[in-house]
Amino acid sequence: MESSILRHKLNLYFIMGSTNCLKGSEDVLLEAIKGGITMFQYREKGKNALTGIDKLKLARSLQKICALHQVPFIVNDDIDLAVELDADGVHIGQDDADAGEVRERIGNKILGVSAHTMAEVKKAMKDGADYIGAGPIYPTVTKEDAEPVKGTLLIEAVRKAGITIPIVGIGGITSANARAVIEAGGDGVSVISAISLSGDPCGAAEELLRSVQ
Ligand code: 3NM
Repeated sequence: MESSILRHKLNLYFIMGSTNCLKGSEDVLLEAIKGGITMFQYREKGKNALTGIDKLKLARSLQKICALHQVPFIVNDDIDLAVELDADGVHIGQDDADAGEVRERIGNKILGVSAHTMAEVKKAMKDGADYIGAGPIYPTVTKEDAEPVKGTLLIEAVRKAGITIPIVGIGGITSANARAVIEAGGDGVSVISAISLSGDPCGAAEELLRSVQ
């Protein structure tokens, strides 16, 4: 995907799996899409996470909803699932598969890589990442093994170094603090709980979108 289009798609990037939702994942995704999310990542992690056929079924169902609404569907970590579903892309962390190998496997699909330091950003770019997930920007309870909070420092440092790769901030982002990510040079925000745990995912997405546009 051309990087100016990807930059736009990263504007409001919603991530979730069944364990992040208070009601059915399909309903949450549909409401979030109605509220204006620009990209979606299926991330089935944590206690009681689905596996095997149940994970595959939910993934297919969410992918179908995304396709109907022209929202790119990205799979977290599970490269085999992404390939099987012919997803739009994959997102991996530093502890997941090697980014260079993933790039070879997925061809020109979207590849996102989580990075926490400048060195990790440069390595991800060398390995063929299309965008960087920088975090955690703020404290988060959603990811148990999150790194120390770094605010927008990494995003600022990357832009100061003249590096233009699309970046999305992640971790503890809400409509009240999202703007700082854009002001630091980020192209968008990734959120889980601000939408998935809201009683009104549509309204939560609308509010977030207003704060980053
Ligand atoms: N990755 P919430 S923080 C999945 O720092 C994830 O790389 C992070 O969830 C990182 O929006 C995080 O609920 C959790 O804080 C984001």
